[in-house]
Amino acid sequence: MKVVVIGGGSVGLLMAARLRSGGIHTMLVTRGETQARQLLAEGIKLQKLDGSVLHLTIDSSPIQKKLPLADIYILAVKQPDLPAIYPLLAKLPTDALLIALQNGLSHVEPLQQVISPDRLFFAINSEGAMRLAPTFVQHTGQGLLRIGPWEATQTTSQLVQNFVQTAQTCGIPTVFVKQISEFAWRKLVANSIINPMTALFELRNGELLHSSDLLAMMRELFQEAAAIAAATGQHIDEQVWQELLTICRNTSQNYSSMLQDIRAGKSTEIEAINGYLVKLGQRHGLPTQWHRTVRDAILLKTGIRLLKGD
Ligand code: KPL
Repeated sequence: MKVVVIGGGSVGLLMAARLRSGGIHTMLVTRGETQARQLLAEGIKLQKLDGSVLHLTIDSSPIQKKLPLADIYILAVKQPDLPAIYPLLAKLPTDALLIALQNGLSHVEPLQQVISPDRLFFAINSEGAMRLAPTFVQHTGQGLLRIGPWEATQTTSQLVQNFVQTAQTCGIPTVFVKQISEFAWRKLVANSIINPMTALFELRNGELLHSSDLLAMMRELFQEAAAIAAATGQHIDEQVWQELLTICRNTSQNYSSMLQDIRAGKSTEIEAINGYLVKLGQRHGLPTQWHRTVRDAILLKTGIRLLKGD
């Protein structure tokens, strides 16, 4: 099995390093040339949960007009970088599979337009990772990788089942789920609350739980998101709210990806997360003021940072 991981951020580096450590033929395709050159020259370093560091060789190249040949493509770039990649994905080998690993949901429809449903899978990841350098990733928290088609289908791809087993043998806790949409929605709701709130108030995930005012705002965001989800046939109930509080507790020391993006001067995934909910709510004639407000506040905050150049 040959795997191409697209994206050299924390998630892409972690996936590539762990597959490589299991002896899988893995190539890492990066957005920039410098990172690919560094990976080829220096290899990839993975700091495991026990603190030990693995040093592995890895094949790497920058994104070009055509992606290298593979059986499985793991799409691990952030939402703002996806539009440039869709045309390349339309040209993948017709027997290859794509597994998309994004936060938010705005990529689902564009991917469905370029890849047939039997070859398109989505993954919801709760493993923690931090990119320490372009060739060095730290595994920061044990989680689970759920992989499945958007909707349940009659036939299941043998190749995706093989990949799930391969990932498990590489030490990646992975399960196949018949239909990922329910898990993707639960993750979307959590990200639509934890990410902008931590980013706006510059807090660690766990600190959100220390203020009743913040919790009240989070509850408003939750209820608005649950109503929008219901309009699309998704059931977001009290259990999801409890899960969200558990995520804050379990990742209490972490800075959310959105806060990290803002601090690094990068574009955030706000449009794919809260922006997506706003568009969907408007389409169904539902109130969207809470998600609109946090979306606009994050856009304002990133705009101000850009203007100030920090
Ligand atoms: O997925 C996350 C993110 O930061 O994007 C959460 C769940 C909020 C953990 O930090």
